[in-house]
Order: sequence, then structure tokens, then C-alpha cells
Amino acid sequence: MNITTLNKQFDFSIPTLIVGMGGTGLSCARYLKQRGCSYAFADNRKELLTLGEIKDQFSPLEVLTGDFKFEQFINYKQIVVSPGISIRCELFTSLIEKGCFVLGDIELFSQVVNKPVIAITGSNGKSTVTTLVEKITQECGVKSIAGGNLGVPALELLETNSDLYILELSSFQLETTYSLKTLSATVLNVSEDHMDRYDDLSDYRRVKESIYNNTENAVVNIDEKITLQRVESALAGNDEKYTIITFGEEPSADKEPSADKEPLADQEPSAGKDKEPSAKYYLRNDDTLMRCKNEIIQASKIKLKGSYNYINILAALALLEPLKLNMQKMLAVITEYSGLAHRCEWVAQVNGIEFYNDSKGTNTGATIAAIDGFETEEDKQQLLRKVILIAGGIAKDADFTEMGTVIEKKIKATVLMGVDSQQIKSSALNAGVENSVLYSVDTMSEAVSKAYKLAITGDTILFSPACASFDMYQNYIKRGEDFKEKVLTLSSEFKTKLEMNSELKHVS
Ligand code: UMA
Ligand code: ADP
Repeated sequence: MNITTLNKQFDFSIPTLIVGMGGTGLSCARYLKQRGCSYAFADNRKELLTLGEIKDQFSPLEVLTGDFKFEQFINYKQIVVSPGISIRCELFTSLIEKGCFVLGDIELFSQVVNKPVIAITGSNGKSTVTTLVEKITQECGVKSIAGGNLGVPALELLETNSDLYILELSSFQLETTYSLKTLSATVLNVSEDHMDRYDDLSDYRRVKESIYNNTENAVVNIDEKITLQRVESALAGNDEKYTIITFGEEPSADKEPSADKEPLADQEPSAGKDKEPSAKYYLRNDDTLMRCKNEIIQASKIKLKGSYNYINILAALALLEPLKLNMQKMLAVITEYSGLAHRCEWVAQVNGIEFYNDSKGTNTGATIAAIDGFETEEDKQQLLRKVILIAGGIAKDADFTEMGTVIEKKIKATVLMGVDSQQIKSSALNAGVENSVLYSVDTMSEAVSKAYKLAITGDTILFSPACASFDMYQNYIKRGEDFKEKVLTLSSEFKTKLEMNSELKHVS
């Protein structure tokens, strides 16, 4: 499963160059400083407002600003690169060729951690699953902590002296990770994202699959056939010692046939010859969460909604299988968990119209899943369209063809904003959407009021951009907060109007 094989030990006695002075870079500096190690920084960002502060706090050997230069970097034999900086370029290729150890913070973490690690990657659902695994383990009395791409850099987690580390890992982080050993690991799903940084989907998938290197339990989505096959053949073909645990939807007769061999719901998935049969978690067709032949819980009893979220829950349970935790305690968390902010988060009801904030829907896979989640059986049967979509932002070289088709089938009207909104519009038009139900706006305020004008009682307004936020906002959180603020303003204006009307009636 390896994408990059490297067997180098981090050397605490030589100076390290830390590339990128964001959350990751500073966490590395802090970690090295505590161990009395020397390091320098490099950052090619135009404005470094906090440079003076950082120099005072960290006393680096030097700070290399401006364009990255080989002649400067080569003075360091150990280079820790932040995930936002790709190492797939001439500079880093040359440095590696010259013998430099180029690594990320997760590799450094991997070399020093001495407690079990659960690792989670995937195009969508990482934060939801990572947080759920953390909550369940804590409720079950395990001293656990989650971080990584989720927000708190991995090295900072070590300060908590926990007994279990749960890491959300991006493909960017996996590119510079070589020796992470995990108790269990998963690629939740793979759909197009960050295509501006990868050759194609297959390249991106390969990077994600490297999370299975050195895992004891490979937790695999049965609907990700390519990945499942690779994990199975890696197990059957050589000495890699891991168990396969699967999760996913129960295969149904009306699903598109696949060229790959598909494990049936009432069979155990194939595993290496010497292996114990692995467990299998799946969502039965009647919306019951299952472990092998045993019912875990009915989806209707769970606060989190949408079949993709039930699959997320199954993935969390599958990752926790090796810990053999108390099922009743786990269920108490699962039923109450209502998800994270900015992920299909309910905001308000105004005049019978529901508003949802899905600002973290930053790729088409996430937005399509969110749209699907709002479609009821009745909507499907009666071909009702009750969702008005607000989308757009930075496309990251995504292909919006499938999203165009989903808009055509399921969306009542679409309000678009952001630099690449034209790409979504073109895909929707190509899919047969009428121009008259596609609207372009410049601001969030306009987007919310336009969507509201288009909606009637019983409709849902879903803000799920399918794009990154950096054209208009600092990050997806700021974008989601702006959406919520505009909706809440609308809501209070509506309430004031209602109150005034009722007062007027009272007076007259
Ligand atoms: N920088 C340069 N040159 C560049 C790019 C960046 O010098 O070409 C510098 C910038 O000054 C920046 C610094 O590098 O301040 C570090 O930037 P970074 O982009 O690596 O960000 P960090 O602050 O270190 O945050 C990273 C993750 N960011 C990215 O992968 C882009 C955070 O994930 C993560 O939470 C954090 O480490 C802790 O582990 C964020 C993210 O957007 C949430 N992730 C992407 C995603 O989820 O899709 C992958
Ligand atoms: P990530 O950390 O991978 O970005 P999150 O848990 O933050 O994932 O969810 C991001 C968005 O992806 C949410 O807005 C939600 O709509 C969507 N999503 C969550 N889980 C899944 C899934 N399993 N499949 C597809 N989309 C998902």
C-alpha cells in the first residue's frame, strides 16, 4: 500500500528547517524547543504579520522569507514541511535526492508516540468520525484525545499524555508520513477534492490508501471497491499483518452492478488465509445499523441524520472494534451525537422555511451527500423539489458534471456566488437545468435574501458550497458564521414584522 517508503530516523541533535509558520510549523518548533533542539523557519507568504513575535518566542537560528531557495534549504539535512506546502516540486525532489530527510509533523509524531493511534482519512466525514471516536472512547473511560487535520496539531496532543490518540489526517499530511503505526485506520471514502494538487483521482486515492501501511486493523468501506481490493490483495499476497474490518451500505439488488467482486451482506469479507474472520459493519436496507448478523441500533433512534452519517457511525464503530468497548456506553454517545457546526447544521426556521449551514461542504461529494440527505422518500416518489441550494467559491479544479446532474434532478433553484461559480452554472446548464432557476449574486447577504424570496413554506435552504472559501473568507468557519449571521438577521426581521402586524391588529 506504500506510496513512499522511507526508513529514516529523526535526529534531534542536528538543526531542522521548519517550512511554513502556521499551526503545524509552530507546533513543531514548540516541540523541538522543549527538547533543546535547534531549528530555523522558512515561509514564503507575502505578509508575515507575526514575524517579530515568533522570533521572540521561538529564537530560531534564522527565518528564511521570500521565495524558497535550494541554496538556503540544502544547509539543513532535516526539513519538516507543513501540509499546505506540496513537496511534489523540483525544490523538494532535489533536496531529497541530495539526502535531506523531508518529513511532515505526523512523521515526527509517529516516531515519538508510544501509545496506540487510530487514524482517519477520506474525502468527507473525517471530522465527524474523528470526533465521534473521541467522544465514544472518552465516555467509555479511555483517556483519549483527537487532533491532526481536525485542528490541534498532532505534536501538541502529546502534551496531554493520553492513552489513545485519534488522528484526522489529510492527504497532504499523508504525503509526508512514512512510518505511522496504527491500531486501526480507515479511508472513509474517496471523491474528487484537491485536484489542483494531484494528477488525478487515482493519484489522490493512492496517497490516502497509504494510511493502511503499518496498521493492525484496516477498516475499509465496502463501497470503495478499488481500495477494498488493494487492501485484500496486500493482505493475501505478503506478510502484512492486519485484519480487515469492513463498513458500508448493505449491497442491494437495485444498486449498479460492479465489475469487482463484492462481499455479500451475510458473508464475511475475504481476508488472508491465516486471519480470524474480520467483523463487518453495515447499514441494512431497513435502516438498521448492523455488526455481522447482530442489530446494533435503528437509524431512527439516532440524532444525526442522512445515510452517509449512519455510515460514518459504522466506520467509527469499526475503528473501535479492537478496543472491545461496552456497547451500551457507545450507543449512549451515538444516539445523542448531533454532529459538528458547519456540517448540515440547522440554523433557523423563518416563515416555515428551514435554513441549514453546510459550509464545510467544500467539495462536490460532500454537497451531493448533503442534498441526498434532505430528500425524503415522498420527495423521491412524487418528484418534489424542496431544496434551494446556495453554492460556489474556489473550485480547486473540481469536475462539477455529477453535481450538475444532481442539481437537475433534485434542486428547486440554485443561488451561486464566488470566483468559480460559473463552472457550477455551466455544469448545471449542461445537465439540462433551466437558466431561469440559476441565480448569480456577489455577497452572502444577497444569496440569503435571494434564496428566501424563492422559497415557500416547507422548503429548505441549504448552504453547501462544494468549494473552498478562500476567495471571500479566511476559512469555512468564517463563511459558515457569515451565513448564519445573515439568516439570523432575516429571522429577527421576520419576527419583528410579525410582532408589528399583531400589534397593529390589536390596536385596530
Ligand atoms: N505557506 C507558505 N507557502 C505556501 C503555503 C503556505 O509559506 O505555499 C505557509 C503559510 O505562511 C502558512 C504556513 O505555511 O501560514 C502553514 O500553512 P498550512 O497551510 O500548512 O497550515 P497550518 O496552519 O499548518 O494548518 C495545517 C492544516 N492546513 C492545511 O493542510 C492547508 C490544517 O488543516 C490543520 O488543521 C493543521 O495543519 C493542524 O494539523 C486545515 C485544512 O484546510 C483545516 N486542511 C485541508 C482540508 O481539510 O481540506 C487539507
Ligand atoms: P471532513 O473532515 O472530511 O471535511 P466533515 O465531517 O467535516 O468531513 O464533513 C464535511 C462535509 O462532508 C459535511 O458538510 C457533510 O455534508 C459531508 N459529509 C460528511 N460525511 C460524509 C460522507 N461519509 N460522505 C459524503 N459526505 C459526507
